[in-house]
Amino acid sequence: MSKVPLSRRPFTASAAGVGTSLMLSLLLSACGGGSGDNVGEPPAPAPAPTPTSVAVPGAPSGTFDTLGTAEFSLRYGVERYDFVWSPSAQATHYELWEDPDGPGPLPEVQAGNAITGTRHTFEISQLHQRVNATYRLRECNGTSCSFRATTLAPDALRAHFLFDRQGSSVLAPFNATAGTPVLVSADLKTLVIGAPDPVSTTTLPRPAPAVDNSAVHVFVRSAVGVAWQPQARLQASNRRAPACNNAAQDYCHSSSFGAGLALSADGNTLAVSATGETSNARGVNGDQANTDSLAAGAVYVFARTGGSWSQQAYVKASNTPARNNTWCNLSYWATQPCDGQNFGASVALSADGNLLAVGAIGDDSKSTGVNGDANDTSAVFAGAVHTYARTGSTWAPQAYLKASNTDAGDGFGTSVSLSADGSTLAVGAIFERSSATGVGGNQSDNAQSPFGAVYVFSQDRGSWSQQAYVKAPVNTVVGGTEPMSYFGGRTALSAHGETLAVGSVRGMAYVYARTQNTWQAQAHMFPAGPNVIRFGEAVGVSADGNSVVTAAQDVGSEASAFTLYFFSRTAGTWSQ
Ligand SMILES: [Ca+2]
Ligand SMILES: [Ca+2]
Repeated sequence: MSKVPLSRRPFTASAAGVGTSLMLSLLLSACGGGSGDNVGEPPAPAPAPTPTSVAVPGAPSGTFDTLGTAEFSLRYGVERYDFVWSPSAQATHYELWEDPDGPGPLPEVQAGNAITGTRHTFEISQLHQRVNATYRLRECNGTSCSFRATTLAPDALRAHFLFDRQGSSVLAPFNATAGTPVLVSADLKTLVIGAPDPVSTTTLPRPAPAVDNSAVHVFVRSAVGVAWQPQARLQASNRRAPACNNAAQDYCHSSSFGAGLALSADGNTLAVSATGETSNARGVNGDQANTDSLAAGAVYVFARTGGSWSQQAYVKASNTPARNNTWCNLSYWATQPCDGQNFGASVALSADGNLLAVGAIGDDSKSTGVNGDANDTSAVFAGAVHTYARTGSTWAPQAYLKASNTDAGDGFGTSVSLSADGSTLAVGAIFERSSATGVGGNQSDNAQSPFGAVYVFSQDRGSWSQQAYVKAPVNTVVGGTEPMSYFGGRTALSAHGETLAVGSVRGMAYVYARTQNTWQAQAHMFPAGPNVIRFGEAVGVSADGNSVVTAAQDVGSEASAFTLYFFSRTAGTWSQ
């Protein structure tokens, strides 16, 4: 396995172009007249005899995608804008001003004050409140202040790079500040932003709010480049007070409605997960009023007709625990098995919106394979995936999927990804512990720390089977001794389901390709330098499978600066 050290290409103007065309190509592919047209006509990726190993040098440098002039400009960061301006000899300090709705009625407010240098980083939180925001710079001396002439109107989507064909942001796992899932539809005219109520943290106002304010905000625009218009603010049909675990209300949780999102290609079908939802209902459209099963989780499907949204289904697992008194709403970082089914930990829709896959990482059944015993509870936190199919506007449970080697603690369902036609499903299980490498290895042992695994399923008219058991090609971080771990925290499938990208929390991204129903490892990408961390934690893949994007954090330069890395495939070989 030869290593291919390549010069790093941070998010430069040319890389931005790659990103844009990548997004457009995948979106165009996804919306081309329905998902079924291409079934059976997948592109045939050239198989590589051995995986390509792509080392990414870790020294941060380079230019960035920018907007504005030397007088006042910004460069797009990951969920942030880095404002830069030319110095003024008279200025003692500078102020950054934001008009959250641009030309709309909201007033301009100060977003950064008493800045003595010539740059300022603005973290984009509460995106739904600033999708049309504009920014100006004011310079001040001892007696007065004056605005500079330039007004910047950035495209917020460029700071929330959307590359996953399923629509969710490749950056979602990095979302420490805003906790904001963001999706955009295939035609780039519908924008969906999740805003789970922050009461779901342990720091809360007392008393806890009487009503869970979790919501999802939908915006539309008539064309790319014009302002977004708010279309809807969606909330759960059974919105209620946050669940508190004692009278002092020192540990309360919202439903986390909006924590997970999935969107059909045309933007008319939206699935919203609420991992903290508490009813013990089972199946579709059960009793929403029940509150007996903490952190059971639910998914709400919304449909849009003529610009008007309505809730189409209230979706629960087929085996929701009748009662659970222990709160444990698992996060991406969870390392401990715990109670709570966490249905909705991951969610995906097919391009036509007629197939829904939902991960329930707290599923306790020891069963394996397809449609096994869902009522067994002997494997705590083994995890499961439930699928649902829509006929007309009616949803029904379709399948109950488990790993081929189910064990307690595996967290099967950490991530889910569907091909456009819904015939291929990838499921991550980040705590799986076998020492197998590559595809189809020995899955029976539990000799390792949580390396993680990915399982690929395929279906024919609703009949599912597991197609591959996928592990990392190596079990250590290349060039180091640290064990690889949490493989499968993120999965992404190309439109045809023939290319699979997998992210691991610790340091690598992987690509696998399928030929004639056989999967093999095609590449793994990793940072060669010490200053890049969280590489591979998030991955996205283009519709044609020939482009992969991942993000990483540079710790050698600016604090918390994230950079995107693009890779492309030519004749089965990957390079940066
Ligand atoms: Ca305004
Ligand atoms: Ca195992």
